Amino acid sequence: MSRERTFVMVKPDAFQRGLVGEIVSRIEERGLKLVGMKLLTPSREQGEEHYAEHEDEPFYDDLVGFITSGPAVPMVVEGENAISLVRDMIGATDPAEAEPGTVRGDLALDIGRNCVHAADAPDTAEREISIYFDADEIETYERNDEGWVYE
Ligand code: IDP
Repeated sequence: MSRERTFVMVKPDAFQRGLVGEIVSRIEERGLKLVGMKLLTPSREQGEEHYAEHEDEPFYDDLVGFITSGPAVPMVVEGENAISLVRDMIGATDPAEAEPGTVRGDLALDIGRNCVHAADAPDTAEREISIYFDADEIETYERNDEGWVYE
């Protein structure tokens, strides 16, 4: 058993398309626990830090421009193997290759408008959480169905 914390963000495209509830529902219904959540337009500094690993890519400027273009919903999500679980739930980076049943496979068509971000490893999860959340903005609580979600 490995309870993990991951970083997930509903990107501005999904926000504008009214898909916040749909994406958050999938996370909640899976049994994962929301411990942090905000509605904000990422600053230039947050966008650049978020995608720092892509700094040398030709799509970097467009990517930062897009992620800072309007409201988004960053979240901190906890659960058993939450990092790889949420990555599987969101699907391949390019929606054209994402499996049906995944967020991107069901809701997106274009790699530059793929609805959702999720951290891909423990170190990136912690780093990305710290870009959008202070430690005291993350809740500690027990979800009252935990005994029914986990044996
Ligand atoms: P991920 O979001 O699945 O972790 P990354 O490779 O980390 O994928 O890329 C970050 C984001 O950059 C992607 O979600 C996508 O929106 C965008 N991106 C990645 N590759 C391309 C590309 O080749 N063209 C345009 N945008 C891209």
